Amino acid sequence: MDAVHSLVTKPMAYSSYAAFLKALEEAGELRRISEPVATELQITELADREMKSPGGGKALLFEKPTINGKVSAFPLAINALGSKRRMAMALGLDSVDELASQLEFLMKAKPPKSFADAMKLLRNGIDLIHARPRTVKSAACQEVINHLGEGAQGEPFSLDHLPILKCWPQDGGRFITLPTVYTKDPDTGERNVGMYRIQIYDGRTTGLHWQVHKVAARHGKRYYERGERMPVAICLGGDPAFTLAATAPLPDGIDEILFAGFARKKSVDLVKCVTQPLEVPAESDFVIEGYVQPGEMRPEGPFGDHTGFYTPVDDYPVFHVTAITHRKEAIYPCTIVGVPPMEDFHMGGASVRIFLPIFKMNFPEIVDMALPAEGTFHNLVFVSIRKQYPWQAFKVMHGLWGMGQMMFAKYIVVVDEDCDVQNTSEVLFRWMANTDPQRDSILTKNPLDSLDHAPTVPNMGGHMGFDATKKIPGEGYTRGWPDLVKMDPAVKAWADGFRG
Ligand SMILES: Cc1cc2nc3c(=O)[nH]c(=O)nc-3n(C[C@H](O)[C@H](O)[C@H](O)COP(=O)(O)O)c2cc1C
Ligand SMILES: [Mn+2]
Repeated sequence: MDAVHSLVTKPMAYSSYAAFLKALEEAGELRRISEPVATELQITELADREMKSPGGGKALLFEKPTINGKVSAFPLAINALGSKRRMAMALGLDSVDELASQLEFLMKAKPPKSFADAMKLLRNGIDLIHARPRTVKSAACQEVINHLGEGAQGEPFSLDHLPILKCWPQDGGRFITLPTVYTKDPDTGERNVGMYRIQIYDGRTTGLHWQVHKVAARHGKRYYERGERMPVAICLGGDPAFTLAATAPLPDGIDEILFAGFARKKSVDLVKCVTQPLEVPAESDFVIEGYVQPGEMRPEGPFGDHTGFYTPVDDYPVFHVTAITHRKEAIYPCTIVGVPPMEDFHMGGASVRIFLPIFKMNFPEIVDMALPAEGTFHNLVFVSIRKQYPWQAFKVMHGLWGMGQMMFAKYIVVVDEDCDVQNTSEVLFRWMANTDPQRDSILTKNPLDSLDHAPTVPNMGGHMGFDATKKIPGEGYTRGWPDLVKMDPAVKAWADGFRG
């Protein structure tokens, strides 16, 4: 069984961030920079140029990032997930579509009733055994343990020793930009892992930018209501599958660690934190342990954000560090956000590909979906559908606005299935040509992304949908919709072979 298993599901987990970077280097996807470069603005400028080069450029490994002029003990990696190929490599795949089809297969499958059924699942790359994490006693992420709590003894190690970027000139300070934040629901004990940026206030105090709609914010509210301290762990590095899982729009209550184990086809080893009642991936590069005293808030920001604008200062919870543990040879992973396209476009793009089958299960008419870079995720969503009945495009819009983080979609444009939503220019053509703005648009109210600076009041605002599909008689359109201008297939075939 084991031999068969390893043949059919090719586990491709990375045992550390260094192992992932090594794979990238062997594939020609990584550039090393051995000159010292400042964590204050300079790394951002080099990384921004790389991210904006064709296809997302290469991953960069800064061997000597400097902190206030001093070389850090830890190298820094950036843009490691910033292309379609590297995103797939992070999951050990040739294309993230492979994971999407496994999820699709899994959702359609019935629980295996026999060995043959189980084998069929395995042959299709479905391995549920490895979704379950394992608990281990010793962990690479705890090779070095630094206690930072009140009255801690020993080396005065702190966040000041990590090569944390000050990304943009008007940023309110340094920010950890690729953290995975572990919290627990105090009522049910359910784990959540989310990516929420961390502003450094001093060596042992930070902000925690979980926005009001996010799961950790819900957990925090419950600790506040119960009057209890909230344990939090911030992990960096390890298998990049953890990073993807933390950013993925999984429903509240679905454990990101189960998803990571399923995606990478290897159980995640979890270890107990040394100062907090939480478990974290043993393979992490760094673990920053601490707590939030519910109710304690502090101004966070400004921060040059993924909207392409600075998000203003706002109050967010304060995190107190009790310990920092790390690998001896730890690598500090990070990213920058700003005017698109940036690395996060590829991370978001992978999430959309992977979760498309889930959207399709809820809305079988959906053919494809895209969040173009210009829309910085939530601002603009293109959906193609196979239309069957009147006003179906509006039904799809309402459905998406009611589904998880799709609630933030500011503009939704629905086109027919023969329009390639991955091609923005093709969608613009259909949208402009096929719509009567008055008849085909809908304005509604919904929650908005906290980062959106356009609404007068944060977190809520108008949303607009456009039905750019061909109108049918049932919708009152009786003029006879014209055909798209297209050449005869036989003539196209002839032209393909023409060598005149
Ligand atoms: C690079 C990057 C940075 C992010 N920063 C934040 C952030 O600071 N605050 C936040 O609420 N969401 C942020 N997100 C989005 C969340 O990680 C995402 O919504 C995730 O699904 C939340 O998980 P949750 O549903 O478990 O709360 C970021 C995403 C990426 C890719
Ligand atoms: Mn979650």
